Amino acid sequence: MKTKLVLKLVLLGDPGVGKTSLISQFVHARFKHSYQLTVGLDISSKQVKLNDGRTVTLSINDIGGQARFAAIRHMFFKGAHLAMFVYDVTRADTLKNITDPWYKELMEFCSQPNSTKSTIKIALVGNKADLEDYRMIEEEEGEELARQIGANGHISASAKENVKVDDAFKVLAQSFFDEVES
Ligand code: G3D
Ligand code: MG
Repeated sequence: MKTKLVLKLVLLGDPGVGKTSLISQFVHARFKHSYQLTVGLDISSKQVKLNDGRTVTLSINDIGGQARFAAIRHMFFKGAHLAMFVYDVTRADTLKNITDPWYKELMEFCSQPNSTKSTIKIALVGNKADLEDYRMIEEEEGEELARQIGANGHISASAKENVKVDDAFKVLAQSFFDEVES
């Protein structure tokens, strides 16, 4: 019997950075132009192929405008194996907010008993790279922050033009196995 591997992935970052758009592009190969506020918790899933040919299913959790409710965030983080932090390369504050509140909150949650701190893997994604003329955050700043938060990768992506979207999810999924099996 083949076992099915499922990893829980959570996306974190300010409203409007493109979390829902990245998921939509990755899961449905679609970019919606009308802004839709994510309500509650939206979960979708997709299989990704690892370097060794095995497949793993990602259960992708998108928290919406309700991020301000502590009880919902608790539910959201619980059991997560992977965290994708997303900022918008055209808005400097969205990078600053990765450290506090997003990263800080994930770490606070992870330091609770029975959490998955030992296994959680992180990637940092700078989205909206297509808006080159409006870029406010240089690649190096993203890379520096990625190091600070112990991310396994920093990816400059565009959900709109489908640049590096698959890569971002795959790098993150792969990092989980690289660590576990090495
Ligand atoms: P969120 O889920 O993080 O809140 P959304 O963000 O995915 O809802 O995206 C917020 C806005 O950013 C949307 O625009 C969306 O179209 C836009 N967006 C998302 N990704 C990209 C990208 O890669 N490039 C560009 N140029 N725009 C992007 P609106 O206009 O609907 O507010
Ligand atoms: Mg959203």
